[in-house]
Amino acid sequence: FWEYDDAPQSTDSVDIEEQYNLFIDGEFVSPTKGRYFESINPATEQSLTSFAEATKQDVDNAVEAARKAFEGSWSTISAKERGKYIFRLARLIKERAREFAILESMDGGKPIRESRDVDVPLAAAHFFYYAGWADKLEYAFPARKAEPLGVAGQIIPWNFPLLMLAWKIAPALATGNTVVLKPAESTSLTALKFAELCRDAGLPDGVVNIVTGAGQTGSQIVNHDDIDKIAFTGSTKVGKIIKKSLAGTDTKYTLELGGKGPNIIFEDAPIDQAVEGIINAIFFNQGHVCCAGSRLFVQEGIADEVIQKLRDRMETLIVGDPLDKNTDIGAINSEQQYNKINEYLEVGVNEGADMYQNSCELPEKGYYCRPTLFTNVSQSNKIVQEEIFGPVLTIQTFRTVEEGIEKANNTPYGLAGGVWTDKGSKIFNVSSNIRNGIVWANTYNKFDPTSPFGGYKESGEGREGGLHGLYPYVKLK
Ligand code: TXE
Repeated sequence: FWEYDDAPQSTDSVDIEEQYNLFIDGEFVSPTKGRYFESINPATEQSLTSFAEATKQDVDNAVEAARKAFEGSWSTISAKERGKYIFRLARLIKERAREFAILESMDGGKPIRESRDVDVPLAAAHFFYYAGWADKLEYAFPARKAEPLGVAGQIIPWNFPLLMLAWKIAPALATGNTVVLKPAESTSLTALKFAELCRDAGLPDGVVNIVTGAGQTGSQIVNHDDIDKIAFTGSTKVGKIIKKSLAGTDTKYTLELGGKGPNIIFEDAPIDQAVEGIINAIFFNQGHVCCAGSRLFVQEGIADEVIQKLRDRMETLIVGDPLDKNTDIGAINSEQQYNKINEYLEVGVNEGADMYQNSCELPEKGYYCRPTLFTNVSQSNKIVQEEIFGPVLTIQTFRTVEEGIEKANNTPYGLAGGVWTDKGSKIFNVSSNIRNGIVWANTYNKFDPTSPFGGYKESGEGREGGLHGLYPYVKLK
């Protein structure tokens, strides 16, 4: 999207305050009960900063500000003006990309190369893309008037903090809604930096409000009776709670939940390219990716070769300091997630699977996991069925196309998957029979703001991104 001369390795250019307040009605305000919680840098286990713990009153204030803005200044400006504000936000992210990349890596543990080349540019790209839609909604919804819903409550996870914010805020603003967004408790820093950009862009007060806090704050947003739409990305467990809470209400919702992505490789695939793709599919962002290709299905005849090549490639991966531009796998986002992954490794071994890990040295401090591969697994194993959300790949074999498809579909999830083959017909056959919202062919983890994203089955409801990402934010007249 754009390039730097150099990876932003130095932290000199970033300024992290000791504590951060809530962003409500265009102002940074202290939480009403004055409580803050610590945010840990997962690469060092040291405290990075603290975030305000929003109370019910703070959530009420944020929703009130969003409502006031929706009915006031935001509804009176033209669509073209609205688009200009969103373009301005996009440009400001681009201008401050270096700072955002460093903060994202320090707060969440992801390698600086990923923050620099993926998270931040893609976040800006989403704002650029949706800015363009603001004054063209009549083309998105021909012969209908697309009216905004009102106040959108948005709750995001910790794996792509700024990018998830962009996925949520950009389409909401483009369609004329106002927003109350809650970032995840372990990664709220870039959302608060983004709040500064809202001020710099001159966005009218109350159009974007950021409240920090844990699940309880999220729940207060979900159950608030003056919110018109909930957009949630997070665990399937919480997604189900939200769905239940909203049943029988008028609140619209979209849910983007967990996954257990199948990556299917056929004997006629370009094997070296596929091995790179498999590595990227599972180890990108420490495997903290809802669409990660965490289950590999290899056609029997090439299984030994692929496994050997994977092991060789895994051996070259560098696990360590997220701010080092040579790092491939950074720190696990939190102690809680680190423990969860390690528990799954134990479960895998106890289930009788064979575990292979690369032999690299891990830093003494920080939450680090070696990239891991499990063979000798079966469909019913927990490590095959449940989302681990870490750098852990299971490998199974198959003989026929039908068997590959059947195994791939055999989970409660249906978010994303990949197929690797030289035959176009096989790509179409597999992609139409896989019960997933996204299927990549001979590539993986390709994201673009023009493409809708979302899941089947327990992976969620609704689509975000592209033209379809506008639908959940409008009523058609
Ligand atoms: O998720 P939660 P957690 C999966 C992944 C991970 C597991 C647990 O497998 O290991 O979930 O992660 C807010 N009402 N994914 O516990 O709790 C919470 O504060 C409203 C996959 O961190 O779902 C945060 O902002 N909100 C996923 C957000 O929900 C609530 C990304 C996500 O946290 C809430 C993250 C409640 N009752 C985890 N409880 C993906 N799809 O990419 C919590 N929250």
